[in-house]
Amino acid sequence: MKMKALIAVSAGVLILFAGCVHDPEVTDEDHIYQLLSTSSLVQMGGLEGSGGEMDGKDSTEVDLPEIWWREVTTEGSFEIVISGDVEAGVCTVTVDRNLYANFYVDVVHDLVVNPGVKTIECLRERRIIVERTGDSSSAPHGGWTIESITPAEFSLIDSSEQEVFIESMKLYRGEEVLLDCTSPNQFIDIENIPELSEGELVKLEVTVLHTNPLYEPPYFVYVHGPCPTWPRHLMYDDGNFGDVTAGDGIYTYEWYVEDSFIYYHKWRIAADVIDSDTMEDQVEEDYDSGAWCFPVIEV
Ligand SMILES: [Ca+2]
Ligand SMILES: [Ca+2]
Ligand SMILES: [Ca+2]
Repeated sequence: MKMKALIAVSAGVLILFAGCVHDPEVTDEDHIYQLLSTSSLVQMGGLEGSGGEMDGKDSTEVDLPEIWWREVTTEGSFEIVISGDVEAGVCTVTVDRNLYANFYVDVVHDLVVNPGVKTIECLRERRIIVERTGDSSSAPHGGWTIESITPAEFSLIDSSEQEVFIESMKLYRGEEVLLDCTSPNQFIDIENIPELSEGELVKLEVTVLHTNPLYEPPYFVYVHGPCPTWPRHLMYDDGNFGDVTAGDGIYTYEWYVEDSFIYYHKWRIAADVIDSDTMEDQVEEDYDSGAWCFPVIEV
């Protein structure tokens, strides 16, 4: 009797062991997670590049800081939510990844880097349409591929604190429109992701919203990208740097593409608006910013 029980237990252990050795079944959800979490097109970055802007914006209520930058402290886990029926072979995936960072801002113009620090608690979100285009048994990622993506939208985790938003971004190469995005939910086909080469003349136009402006100017608008010398530059609505009409709410920066992404492997272009309330002091915990970020392909 006792021996019989022992044999039964051993058999059970053997079966379990055999189950582990044999490939566990990989689901479509697993394939999609793998595809997205390893794709450079889906990565959302931290907007931590430095800038070289020191000019303009004098004779206004809020001056540009002497220097400012972001530093990522930790990233939340890579979370996906799949909507639609994976059995049908096409679905929309929402990718969420929190970003925890520090915002260093130095408003004391004394030629000494002596910033205060503000806390960044940000949500980055992007939607992606994935489709099963290959053989599910032999193709990478079970045949799943990325078809189109929205911008990565950066917003505050505490949405009640957010008063500044990007409303549109439009990228040109010469007269050619490479990207025209008017909503964070707008999908761009993967084949239409802009391809840029060093030396090309490009221009970004951005519009923004402030729901409760307190200062003049109410915000500062920046581009992050393969820009001259620094990966971040101030955008202008004063007729300079390719800005067609001064004061029309369209902020512009025009530049020759340059690989200034010293710390990054992949190029991207982001529009970034920062509340002047955040920029006018270096002691208050009042970080407020919104951004959209697109990958661009270096060719
Ligand atoms: Ca200083
Ligand atoms: Ca303008
Ligand atoms: Ca403030």
